[in-house]
Amino acid sequence: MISVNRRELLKAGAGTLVTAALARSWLVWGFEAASETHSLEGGTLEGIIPFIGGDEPLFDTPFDEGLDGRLVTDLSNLSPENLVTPNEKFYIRTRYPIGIDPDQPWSVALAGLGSEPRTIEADELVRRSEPMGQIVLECSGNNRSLRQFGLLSNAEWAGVSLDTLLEDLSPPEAATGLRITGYDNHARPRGASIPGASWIFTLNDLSAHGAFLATHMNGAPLPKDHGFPVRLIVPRWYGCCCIKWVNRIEFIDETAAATSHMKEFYSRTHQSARHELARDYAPAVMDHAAMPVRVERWRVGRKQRYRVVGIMWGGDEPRRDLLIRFQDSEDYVPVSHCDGQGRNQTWGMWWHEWRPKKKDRYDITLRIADPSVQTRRLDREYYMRSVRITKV
Ligand SMILES: Nc1nc2c(c(=O)[nH]1)N[C@H]1C(S)=C(S)[C@@H](COP(=O)(O)O)O[C@H]1N2
Ligand SMILES: [Mo]
Repeated sequence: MISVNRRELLKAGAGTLVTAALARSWLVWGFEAASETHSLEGGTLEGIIPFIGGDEPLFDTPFDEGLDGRLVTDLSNLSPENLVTPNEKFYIRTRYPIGIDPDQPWSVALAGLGSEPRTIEADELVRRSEPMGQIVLECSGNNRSLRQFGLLSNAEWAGVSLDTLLEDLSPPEAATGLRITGYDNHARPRGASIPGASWIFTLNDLSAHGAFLATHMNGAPLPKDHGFPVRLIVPRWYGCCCIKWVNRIEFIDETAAATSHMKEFYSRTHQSARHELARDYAPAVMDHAAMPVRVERWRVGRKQRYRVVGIMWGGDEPRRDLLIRFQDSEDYVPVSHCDGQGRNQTWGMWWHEWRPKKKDRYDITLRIADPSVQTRRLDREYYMRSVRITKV
């Protein structure tokens, strides 16, 4: 049997809150549900090793306002039984604009290329809304230094697919895409972010990726900070494309200029340049990505043992061929256990048993085994997490 010394665990966690519930659910998943043999059998989970580098942000609590408003999700306590981020802990990039009155009716204006202008009431979207499943959202500017990669969350969404909406609208002949715009008047745009959220998509991309206007998140109406009453979700595309407080949808053709929002995010969405025309922007998709969310220290008899626990997300098809490396001088090896992503629009978990040979600093990187798979951020070691091991 595996035992967890709860008091030790909390003490050793130093800064990272580790709950007994978390430890329990991990044990079930890691050792009882999975039939693999492993060397932690009979051991005690003694602590969580903090990651080195970057600030320690305020986790799971909204702070600041408008364009500067953020919530950084604490990913360290994820478990396979708890893969959905509760609404109140879902990351926030830009909080509810001061100019909106939530009690007034909301509608989305449809126009462009000489089409008959019309509006869709948010109430109608709510009535027509259907379950869309779990989808991960990640801010393209998610980083270690300020946020410990916590601008990344997963929710169960519901809404109306753009395909369905477009069926009723009969796009003008020349239409190749849509410009989708959200309300963005904030009292205090004083940070580096530029107001005006608007992205242009081809009709093909919207359809191929199953884009929808979301009205619900985890079974509740969209929270205000997450775009109430209507936001766009384009599965697998970075969060910056998922416009909140959507109030305008326009048909556009090949000649449409890129929006200031697309230009602001050009490098974070891996564009080749800050293009002037929308048609030169590549789909702002998340490649396959993976990172550790915590490193556990175990005692098995008199021996120190470690387990690295992490997530994988993004990409165009679910995969399990994940490799891990701890130092430049070592080779990549397959992770001990990989759940994979159930559907690749969401995230999945993996873990790796680890026996560091010496007290040292370790820089943990991951890779997909198949070299033909595009992994731009993993190639750059963007999600590298480092730990210092002081007991072996
Ligand atoms: N209107 C509007 N929509 C927006 C933004 C914004 O500033 N204004 N930020 C975008 C960015 S950069 C991200 S990462 C996501 C964040 O969505 P969330 O706060 O619900 O997690 O919203 C996107 N939609
Ligand atoms: Mo973002």
